[in-house]
Amino acid sequence: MERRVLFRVLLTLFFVGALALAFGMRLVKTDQEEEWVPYVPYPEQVDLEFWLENQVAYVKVCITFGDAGYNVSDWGDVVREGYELWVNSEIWDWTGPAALVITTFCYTYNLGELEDGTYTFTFKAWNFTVKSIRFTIGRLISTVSIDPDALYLWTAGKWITAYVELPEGYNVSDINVTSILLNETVTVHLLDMSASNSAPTEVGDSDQDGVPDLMVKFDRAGVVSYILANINLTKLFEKRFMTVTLTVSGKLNSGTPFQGSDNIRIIRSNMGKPGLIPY
Ligand SMILES: [Ca+2]
Repeated sequence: MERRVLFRVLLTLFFVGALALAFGMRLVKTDQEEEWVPYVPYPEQVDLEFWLENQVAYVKVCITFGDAGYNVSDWGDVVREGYELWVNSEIWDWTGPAALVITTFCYTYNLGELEDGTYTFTFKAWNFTVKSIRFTIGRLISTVSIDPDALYLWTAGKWITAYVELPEGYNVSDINVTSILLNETVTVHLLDMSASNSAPTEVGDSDQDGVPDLMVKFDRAGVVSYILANINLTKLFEKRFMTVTLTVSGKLNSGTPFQGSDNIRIIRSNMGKPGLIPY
């Protein structure tokens, strides 16, 4: 072997060795180490959203980071035990410098078709609980109050008003108003049919029980004609009044259905005569 070649080989070995030494020293350094370390986000960094689509339940998890130095290497698989569902993710924080850009990572979990019940989905990181969301599959039982309690069939009036309350943990503001039906038939009256959100609806607390209720209005004539088509008219004329159950059903924006009923009394006014076309 020529000396020049030997010299080059030795020189290369020297640099490789020096590099290895430098690298090795960095490994023992702990102070200004630039590396990926496990990270557990704060609940405030995490948004959980539940929805149903074709009977399949989904939860979308979004994590917002203050800079670009984070990574999610594993979102985890959905584990289920009864009505508890959880995922365990692996999230990393880069201890070195990172661009100061707010960064959001999102992932959607398919929870499959779940039987009726109330579930809790928990998002974990490195086995630490970060945040949970509760959701119900199947109909929520809502409290419905219909106004008027007594409906004189052959008198004038524009609206039948319903007040809907949802069970604890649900917000009436999340109701998809256009999905609401009375007895699966009569649609909610919308002030402006061309604008889907323009309904004479209002969130308040009409019965002052501390539980917010959503007020919706149905066209009175539509409700009356529905009732007349579904009761025994002969019986009504004999007895002068009857009790009917009106059911208000609909969906939340997440797709979760709700339903509730109220009984009202329908009264044949003195002017009503059999065979006469009402209203
Ligand atoms: Ca109320």
